[in-house]
Amino acid sequence: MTDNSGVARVMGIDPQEIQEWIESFDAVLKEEGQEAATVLLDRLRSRAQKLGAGPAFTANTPYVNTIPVEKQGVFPGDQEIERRIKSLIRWNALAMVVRANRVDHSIGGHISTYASAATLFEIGFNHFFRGRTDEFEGDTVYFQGHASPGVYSRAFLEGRLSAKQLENFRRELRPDGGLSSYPHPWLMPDFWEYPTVSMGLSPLMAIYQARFNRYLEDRAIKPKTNAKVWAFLGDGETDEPETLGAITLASRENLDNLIFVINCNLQRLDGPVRGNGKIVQELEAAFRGAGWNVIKVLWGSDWDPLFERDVDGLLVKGLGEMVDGEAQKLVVESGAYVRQHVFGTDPRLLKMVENVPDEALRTLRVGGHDPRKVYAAYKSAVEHTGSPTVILARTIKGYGLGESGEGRNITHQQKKLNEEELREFRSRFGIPINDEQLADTPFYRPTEDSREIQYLRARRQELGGYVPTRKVRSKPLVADHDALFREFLTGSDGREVSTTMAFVGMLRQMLRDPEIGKLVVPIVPDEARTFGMESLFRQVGIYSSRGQLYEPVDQHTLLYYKEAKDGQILEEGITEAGSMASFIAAGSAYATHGINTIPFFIYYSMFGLQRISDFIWAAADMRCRGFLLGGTAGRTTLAGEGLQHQDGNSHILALPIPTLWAYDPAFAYEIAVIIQEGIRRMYKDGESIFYYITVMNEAYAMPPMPPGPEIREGILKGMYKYRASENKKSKLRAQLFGSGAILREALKAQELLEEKYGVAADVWSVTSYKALYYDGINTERWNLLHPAEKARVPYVSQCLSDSPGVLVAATDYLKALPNLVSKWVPRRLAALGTDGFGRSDGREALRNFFEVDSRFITLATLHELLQDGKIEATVVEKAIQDLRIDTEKANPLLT
Ligand SMILES: Cc1ncc(C[n+]2csc(CCOP(=O)(O)OP(=O)(O)O)c2C)c(N)n1
Ligand SMILES: [Mg+2]
Repeated sequence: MTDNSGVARVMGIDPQEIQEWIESFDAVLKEEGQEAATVLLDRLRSRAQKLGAGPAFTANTPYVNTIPVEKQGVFPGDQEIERRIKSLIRWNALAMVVRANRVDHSIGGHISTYASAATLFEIGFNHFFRGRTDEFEGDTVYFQGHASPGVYSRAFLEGRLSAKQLENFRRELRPDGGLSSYPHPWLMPDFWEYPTVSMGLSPLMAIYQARFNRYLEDRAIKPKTNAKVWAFLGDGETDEPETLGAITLASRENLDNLIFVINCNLQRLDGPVRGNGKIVQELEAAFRGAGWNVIKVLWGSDWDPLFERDVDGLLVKGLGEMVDGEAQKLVVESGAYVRQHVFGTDPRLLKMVENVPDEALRTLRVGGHDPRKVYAAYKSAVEHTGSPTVILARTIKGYGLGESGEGRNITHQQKKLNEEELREFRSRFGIPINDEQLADTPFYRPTEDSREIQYLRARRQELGGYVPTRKVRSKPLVADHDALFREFLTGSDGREVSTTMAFVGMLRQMLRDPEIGKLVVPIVPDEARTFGMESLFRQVGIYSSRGQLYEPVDQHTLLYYKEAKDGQILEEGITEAGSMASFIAAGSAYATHGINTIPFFIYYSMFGLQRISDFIWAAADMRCRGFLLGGTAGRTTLAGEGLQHQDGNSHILALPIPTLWAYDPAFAYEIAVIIQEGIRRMYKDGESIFYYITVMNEAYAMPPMPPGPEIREGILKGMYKYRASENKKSKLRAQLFGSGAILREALKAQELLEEKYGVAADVWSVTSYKALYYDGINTERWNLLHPAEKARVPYVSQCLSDSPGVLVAATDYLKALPNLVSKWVPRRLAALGTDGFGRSDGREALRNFFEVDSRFITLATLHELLQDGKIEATVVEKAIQDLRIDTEKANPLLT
């Protein structure tokens, strides 16, 4: 605190002496400059530390603007015209929401978030955000999702969106189109680039995007530029663990291409963010502690003269001690209240404002609404080097909504204004709409030759075009890559390998390929050794912006831990969320950078869709491409690890994501076919899809791919007959479905059934129930809508049309997975799966516990034959004995 008088009195130090110290410091600052003054302070601090009198740690600076008035510089824009433009944007944003809710009051929308963010956005649009051009990659901007009406409203002034589109805000299903509620690239692929509305995702994505930009530069895949990544967040949003979860990465990596702007309106949805505390100070401490450059923009220019007069630091002290709940109250109260509560604590303060009228006190602006202050902060941020910057800008939620919303706890959900409130807003922002028109709340766009439109267009032209604009810039790949995958189609010659090892072999091949080699981005969250990928450390190196500043302990070994500035592997440490953010940056680089990077993110499968599904959902929204590999997958295939690790869920959790193709392959050739096809579809045909492939750590001999074109097609479509029974005469028939490692249990059951019970069973490898399910529902839908035409037949039904016998499916995932297709199979389907909590034990014990081993597949088959009246119950009972099945065993679902 700047007020030392209290301290001085308590400690018995002569205030005169303090004054002399301050004057000496001032003299150094004036005569020797800022650097010298800092050195002096550092030396004094060290000295004090040494003598045991070090100052108490504080991560905070006083509650004032970080940039002093003297350092503010000049504002280069035309402030008046920019205010006019901003006012029009405010109006149209408000009109959008108000109009939409008149038509349908359930439609929602947000006015107050943009009302608080308008100046923060507009300074960016008029002076900082650079568009993507052929010459320059442009800046990346994550807009606060709930402020979308403001971004649409600006695009309307820019002439990029029509009044009709604004009219249909949040009514995307209107025949003439509409605008999505929030930033969704899936829905507006030429406009939005980054989905931000699930809070906390965009800050994390922004950090990893900024780091990925550096990765591309360090690997010479794109030129070095000074492009920036901007992320606009809410202060309430910082409570999401993802928001602050990776801020140390940003400083560790010196990401001075990253700027966070936190809109500190002190409110979230229900009420104050920190009623009893100070969110700005809390965030300042967190970011400073993490090594960020923190710029606070708390007070507007109106406050400058007051601080100038605050020689004793009383005002700063008072503001620093005021909790946010009270600060919010000042917004809704009168000037007299402000006088009493801000200045009434000390006669010296009251004197300071004795000539300031109440009205002026009431309207004292906070920093985030003052273009000059915001401009100075942004300029300082873009010029800052060595670390990322966060701008903490004090704003007012619902700014301009007057008594109906400004600073009120209800403001977040406000979407209606009465005529009086509209009139006030209109007058406050000088919108040229007369009283009669107000009831209609029309949109307003000045004519093309107006100063406003001319200015706005000129600014954007100067900055390289409109933001946001999403444009796919990459060129399709050319080669078909047959040679890369050929060796995996011929089997492992009896050598026992896991599908994970097979995948790593493919990855190694891809990394060597002249076309895609450099585009492959392997991503691991500290599990490379788990997946046997350590050989890649040496082959392509681990990316480190600093290279390797130490000699690794294992340097003498062949596979040492090699970090390199041009390393290719993103070894993210233990953060699936961060790794996914890297996947998103790499998987969307085809649009962001025009570069077809192909991410392969391999992780412990339980910690993927189960843990970070919202990021995967956002990746789909962003039209990301690439491969997610769920390693150590399968509830009974991952032995030993137990309840938290064994994944029997992820294929169910993959279901809702429309663009995610999910596969559970058993053999190396299946994976080869899937990956090759994936690369073709995504990077040659440009489909906006991505892949989820589970791979296991159970080693077995990989068979060669059976001959015939239908195999390849079947693998991709979701199922194919892997091994038919040779016994064509038996009356007892069955079709067994297996997937992943459980396919081998089905194969063992096939033998058991044949040898012991005379049942001839065919075995199918079901590589993707999701693919079968999507095909089924799509076919059904087509039939529903085309009753007079020849009905189409789902692929799974086609496969089984000539396949006699009972149907039994076994999976390492929930029984719901095979049951997804049960309605399209010709007869009843018995499903075996792994519902319940996992256990730590060996595979054999686990498969018995979950009732998915060859014995249970055999039993289920016999049971189905019994149901069909093909065999006697005694046969089944005998089988239970022979197979040593404990009929009183624990139910895995309930124990
Ligand atoms: C993950 C997630 N949880 C909840 C919400 C719902 N939600 C939307 S806005 C909001 C409050 C936002 O407050 P803040 O971040 O301070 O933004 P402001 O509108 O105040 O600028 C909430 C809870 C959401 N969008 N995402
Ligand atoms: Mg807020």
